[in-house]
Amino acid sequence: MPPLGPGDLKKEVKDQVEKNKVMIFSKTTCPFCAKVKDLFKSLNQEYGVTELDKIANGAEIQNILLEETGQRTVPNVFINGNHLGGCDDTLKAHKNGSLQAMLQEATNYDYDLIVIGGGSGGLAASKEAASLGKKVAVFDFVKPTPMGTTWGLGGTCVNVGCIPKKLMHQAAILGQSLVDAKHFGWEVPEKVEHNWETMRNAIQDYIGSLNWGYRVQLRDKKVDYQNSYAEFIDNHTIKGVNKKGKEVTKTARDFIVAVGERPRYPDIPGAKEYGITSDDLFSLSYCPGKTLLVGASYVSLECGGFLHGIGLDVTVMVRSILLRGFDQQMANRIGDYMEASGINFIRPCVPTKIEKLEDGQPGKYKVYGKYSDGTEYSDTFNTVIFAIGRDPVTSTIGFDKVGVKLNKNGKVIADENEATNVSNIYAIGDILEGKLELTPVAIQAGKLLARRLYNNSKVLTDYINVATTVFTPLEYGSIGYSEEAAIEKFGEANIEVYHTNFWPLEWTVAKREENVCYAKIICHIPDKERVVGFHVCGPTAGEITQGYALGIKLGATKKDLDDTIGIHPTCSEQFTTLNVTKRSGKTIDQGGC
Ligand code: FAD
Ligand code: NA7
Repeated sequence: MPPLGPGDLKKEVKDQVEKNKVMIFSKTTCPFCAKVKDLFKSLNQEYGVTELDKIANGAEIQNILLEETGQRTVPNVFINGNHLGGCDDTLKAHKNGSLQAMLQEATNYDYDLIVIGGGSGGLAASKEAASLGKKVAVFDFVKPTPMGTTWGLGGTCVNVGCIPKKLMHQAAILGQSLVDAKHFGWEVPEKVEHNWETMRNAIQDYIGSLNWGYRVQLRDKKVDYQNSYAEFIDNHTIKGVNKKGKEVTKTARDFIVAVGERPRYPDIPGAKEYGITSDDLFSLSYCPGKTLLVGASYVSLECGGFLHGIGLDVTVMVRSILLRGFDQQMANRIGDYMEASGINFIRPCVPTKIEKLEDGQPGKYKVYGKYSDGTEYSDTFNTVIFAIGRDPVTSTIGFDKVGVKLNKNGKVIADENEATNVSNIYAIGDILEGKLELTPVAIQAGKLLARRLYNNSKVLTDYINVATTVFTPLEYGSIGYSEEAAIEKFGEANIEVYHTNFWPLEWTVAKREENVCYAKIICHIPDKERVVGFHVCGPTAGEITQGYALGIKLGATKKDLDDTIGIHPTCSEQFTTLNVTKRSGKTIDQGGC
């Protein structure tokens, strides 16, 4: 065994217990330890062993074992990740046959790994584990929405998240491009109409091809795909139920749970009967018409943005602030831009009731609400979309039977290894407490966890400085701290904010708005003005932000950005020439390139 570092000693002990079917913590001088080892040799059973008298931190390991098992003495024996006890316990288990049963059980699992959830995280983890030679199954099942929508393999991102959302955003961008095109000489007819069904069908066809592609990938990697809803029976056994109600029971040594989240509905009359969510919107068979979006975070603003972009009458009902958790200056810029473009914002207001006025596709609904000062609100809409948050799907998967610890919101509490409190059960993706809910985060976590479990890797997912983009009509890319969070963390005097408005060259001839696009970095002064926050509002913000994410991961400072020669004419080059500090109060308006 390699020397154990002090910081990760606990993890090392846990890893050894998990990786070895039989694990013995022993001392070379201990006759009882020799007896136990002889017993396993006589059973032809391989075992892992750590001789605590031969390593510097043996005593610390004994303390950890005491803490975890209540036993400090050696030998300390574990079978299949479970604590068995010392010499007497092992001999007794051998005598009554339970030891042999335990050893037998370990060899009889159906799979090395069962992954519950075939979304971003689950697919990544299962494919990686299979590539490493493990026998793997994925259980993925989509419970229909209240209006009956369901979808194929691939999880939220592919079916009802990133992919259809970005493609509908693109439909809106193309609409804007038609307007811009006239200024560049294209003779576009005055009246250009958008066809919802054409867009919807094209996007759904593409999603269908992705669903199929995932099935093929799983088959090629020999991952067993089960289209069944899985639930734990014990910590090595799950029950799967398919849509016909047929049950299967399967066992595995390890489990990775990546069951994601589903949209929340408010507890008001008519919500589930007449409202829909993003789970229904992207495959809606008819154009939603005049639409109300309830909620003000990115799902709501993105959907509101593209629905308005394809020509619909859109209202967003905001309970308090826009984009909670994001930089508020950027959030308000996005809101102002959307409002100026004709999207109606009702705030601060919450819905209280929905009534059906007319059936139809779409129908007609009356929505009642209440402003924070008590004033009543009401209006009629063809479609009401709730985007008021998403709940982890952790209450219906038998976690109570195996004792996996959840927080009060149902999120899984796991350590930096994505390990839950149950030694062979791991969790990744949106269900994890305190982690960013993003597809690339779930994928990275799945891939790296599989490598740690099955390839002796020690590389952990780095959840810090993850870049992200909100695909609102004015796109917003961000990395690291918001200005508010940076002030709270480092103190106002210790941060310098450099910023500028900018006017993308493509917008000049098109006569689009000046000074709505904006770039800002937040630098930590005592640390050589290291960039701790990066924010941009403007076209292709996602593409810009992804590039700078590498620089920020590598610790870029303001000087590094200044030393970088820009690409002209681009929006991205703004970050190489930032020279106005927010503190100075100087103007940042721009008139050209
Ligand atoms: P999911 O992808 O949700 O997969 C979980 C799977 O498990 C689902 O198929 C579910 O049906 C299945 N399941 C649940 N319970 C069981 C069970 N008991 N048995 C079997 N199967 C089960 N992220 C980005 O990075 N960029 C974006 O632009 C972006 N846009 C988004 C837009 C919207 C509208 C939404 C809702 C999300 C968006 N996200 C985006 C977030 C992204 O989709 C999630 O972070 C990501 O899908 C999480 O992956 P996951 O593996 O944790 O879960
Ligand atoms: P979020 O990020 O949880 O935001 C929820 C939004 O809805 C937020 O603006 C809330 O306002 C608002 N909200 C919450 N409850 C209500 C009620 N009852 N009435 C009106 N408004 C309400 O949810 P999203 O759906 O946008 O996204 C969740 C995840 O999905 C995200 O992390 C991605 O992974 C995809 P508040 O600010 O609390 O006043």
